[in-house]
Amino acid sequence: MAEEDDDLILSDLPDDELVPQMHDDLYDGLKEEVVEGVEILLSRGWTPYRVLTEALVAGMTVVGNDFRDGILFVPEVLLAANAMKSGMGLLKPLLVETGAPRMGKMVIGTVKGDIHDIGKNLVAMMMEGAGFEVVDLGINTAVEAYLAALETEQPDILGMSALLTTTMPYMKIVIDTLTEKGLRDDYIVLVGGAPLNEEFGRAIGADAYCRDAAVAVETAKDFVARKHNQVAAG
Ligand code: B1M
Repeated sequence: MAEEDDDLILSDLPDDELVPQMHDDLYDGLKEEVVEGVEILLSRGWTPYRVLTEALVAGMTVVGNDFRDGILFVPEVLLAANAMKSGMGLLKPLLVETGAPRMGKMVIGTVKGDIHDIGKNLVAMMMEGAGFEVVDLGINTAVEAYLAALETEQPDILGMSALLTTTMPYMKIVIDTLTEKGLRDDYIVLVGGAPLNEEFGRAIGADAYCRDAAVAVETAKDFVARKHNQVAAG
C-alpha cells in the first residue's frame, strides 16, 4: 500500500480520482500531499470555495465519523486537522482577496474549555472573503476576553464556536453576561458548531445559529443590512 502510494503522481489523476485521493491523504494526515492536491485543483480552475468544501471539508467529515465510531483516535485526528489547516492556509488568501466592499466587523472565538478551531477558522476566512473585518480571539475564550475584545474592537457581530456538548452551554454564560451589563443589544450574536442547532441558538438568546460557514456569511450580511436600515430609518 505504502509502495503504491509512493508511486502515485497526484497531478496525473483526473479530478474524480484526485478528490477521493485527497480525502484519503487528509485521513492519513499527509500534509504535503493535501497541499499538493489543493494546488492541482486550483491550477485546474477550481474555485477556492469548491476546493475547500469538496476536497477538504468533505474529507474531514470522514475523519469525524471514524473518530466518533472509535476507528480513529486523537493523535490521528490531530494529524488530519493539521493537514486540513495547511490546505486551508493556501486557500485563505484567495478566499479573502475578493475585493469585496467592507461589510462590517466580527469578533469570533471558540468558547472556554474548547480547543476545536477548524470550523471557526473557516468561518473567519469566509467572512473575510465576504468583506468583513474579522478579529479572531482563538480557542478557549473566556467571557472576560470576549468582553474586552467587544469593548476595544466595537464590532457589529460577536461570533462564538463550540464543538463539544460540554462547552456549548458556555455560550449562554457569555450572552447572559452581556445582558447583565446592558450590552446585549449592541451586538449581533451568531453561534455555530457541530453539536448546536437552531433551537439551542434560540434558547440561549443568540440572534442566529449558523449551520456552516456559508450560512454564517449570509446570516451576517442579512443582520448587518437590517441593522444599517434601522439606523437609517432613525
Ligand atoms: Co474533537 N470532538 N475532541 N478533536 N473533534 C469532536 C467535536 C467529536 C464530535 C468527535 C466525535 O466523537 N465524533 C467529539 C465531541 C462529542 C461531544 O461533545 N458530544 C470530540 C471530542 C470528544 C474531543 C475530545 C474530548 C477527545 C478527547 O480528548 N478524548 C477532545 C476535546 C478537546 C477540547 O476541546 N477540550 C477533542 C480533541 C480534538 C482534536 C484536538 C484532536 C481535534 C481538533 C483540532 C483543531 O480543531 N485544531 C479534533 C477534531 C478535529 C474533531 C472532529 C473530528 C472534527 C472537527 C472539525 O474540525 N470539523 C470532530 C468530529 C465532528 O465534528 N464530526 C470532533 C470540520 C469543521 C469544518 O467543521 O467544526 O463543525 P465544524 O465547523 C463548521 C460548522 O459547525 C460551522 O461552520 C463550520 C464550517 O462549515 N461553525 C460555525 C463552527 N463554528 C462556527 C461558529 C460560527 C458559525 C458557524 O459563528 C458565527
